Amino acid sequence: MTSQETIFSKIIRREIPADIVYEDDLALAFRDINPQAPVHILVIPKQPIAKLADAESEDHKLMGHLLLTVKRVAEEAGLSNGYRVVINNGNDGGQTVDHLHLHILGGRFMKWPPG
Ligand code: DGP
Repeated sequence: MTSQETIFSKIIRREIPADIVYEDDLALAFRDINPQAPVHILVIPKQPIAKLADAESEDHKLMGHLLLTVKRVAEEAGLSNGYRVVINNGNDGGQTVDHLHLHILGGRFMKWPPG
């Protein structure tokens, strides 16, 4: 299922501002507006997939690309001591924006389990 129009669609189209740190044909990365760690960056597909559970088998290259984009962006952000990658999926996952996004959290030690 593709997502409806979200705030992230507007960020992709530059209709609202964001601190964009990386972009290519398939993905965009920008700093989270409400950071939960010293470094908190979101990586999103330009294709409007609403949530991880809506990804299809034909999206496998895109999904791999998003993970490799996380790796690249984390390196460029200087997170050489490690970082956490989070995908909140659906209501119980705490997802609030219905456009798939991967959180990169770093710059401090991450406790486990998350809340
Ligand atoms: P989630 O709970 O996983 O759906 O996380 C959504 C994240 O999106 C949340 O950490 C805050 C961030 N966010 C929401 N609106 C905006 C926005 O307009 N700009 C930016 N940069 N981040 C946003």
